[in-house]
Amino acid sequence: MTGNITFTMIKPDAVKAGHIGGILAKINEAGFRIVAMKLSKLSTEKAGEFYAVHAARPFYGELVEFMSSGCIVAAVLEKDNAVEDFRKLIGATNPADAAPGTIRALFAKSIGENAVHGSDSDENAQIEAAFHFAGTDIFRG
Ligand code: 3AN
Repeated sequence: MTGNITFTMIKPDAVKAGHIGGILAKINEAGFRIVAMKLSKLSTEKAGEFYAVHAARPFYGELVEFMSSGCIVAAVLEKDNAVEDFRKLIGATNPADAAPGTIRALFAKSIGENAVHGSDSDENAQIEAAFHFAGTDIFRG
């Protein structure tokens, strides 16, 4: 094993806008290794389960509807300090606040449709990777 992992999704807004290639290029340039990846579509049930931690937030319904509205690209990324470094690479939740050059500054439309997901802790990275991928579909090291 080399480094930690984080989990990401390229969200429906970015997939629809044709940004899969641009976002993967930024991920590769920043030194992350893609160790699992698939194009997928979340059912409303699956999206609701994935974002269950936000169930009490006012935007939960909108978030679940958006995340199940089109295809996503799910991926597991490996790098030293993966979670923190990836959060830096994607930028602030609201693209209006995201630092120049970050993925959200470059590709996101709004706070809700913000192009990419990134895990917020090592523990959640493991949980989220396991939510989308069987262990045999993750190729680490
Ligand atoms: P992040 O994705 O930066 O970790 P979280 O965990 O606060 O941000 O929010 C999870 C997701 O919920 C965001 N990626 C975004 O799609 C959505 N979201 C967050 N805040 C809002 C909001 N105020 N209005 C609509 N959607 C939101």
